[in-house]
Amino acid sequence: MKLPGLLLPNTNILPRDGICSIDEAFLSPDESHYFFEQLLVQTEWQQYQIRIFGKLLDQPRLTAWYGSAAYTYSGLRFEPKEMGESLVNLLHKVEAYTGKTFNSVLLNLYRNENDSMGWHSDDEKELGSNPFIASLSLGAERGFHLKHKTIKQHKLKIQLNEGSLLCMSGTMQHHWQHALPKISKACGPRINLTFREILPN
Ligand SMILES: O=C(O)CCC(=O)C(=O)O
Repeated sequence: MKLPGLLLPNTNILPRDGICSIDEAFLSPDESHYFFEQLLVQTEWQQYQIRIFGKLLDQPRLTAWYGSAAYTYSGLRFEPKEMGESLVNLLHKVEAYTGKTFNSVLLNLYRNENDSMGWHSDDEKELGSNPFIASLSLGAERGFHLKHKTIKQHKLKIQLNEGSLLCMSGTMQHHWQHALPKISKACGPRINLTFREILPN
């Protein structure tokens, strides 16, 4: 199912098994441009590698982790790192909007149309059983895909424009996977920030 352009904030777009909502205008265009430019230069971007069929390959994106807790994700361990002013500003905005608290943020930089994120659920044990994850998009618009793990006809695709905030919660991570595939049409860089609460172990 492809969703129409305008979605009401806080409407659940999933037909079952979890909650996913999107506010397409969480940040204004001016705010989005400002934070995009700041984060592009201030973030300590890392090129991580993953092992696929025994071969070490560059991940198709750059990544950074900030916050007070360590995190293991996609087999990579991220150590705690203090958030700078822009990240703290965004954290406060996202916390005020969602009414949730977050102690960490994962940033991904998709440099162009060839960068991507494969199918996965955000189901690491440090996130707890039913995590609330807030995902902010800056820069180029990209397609975000969702599929139910067992009911094949439940598939969705939404466009994540700059300044949009996608929130995933409830049992979603048990039942759904999400991905950001590469695309054939040329596009500029995009930064995605996922605010997460890492629980003590
Ligand atoms: O870039 C995106 O919108 C997706 C990011 C994502 O799936 C993740 O950080 O787990």
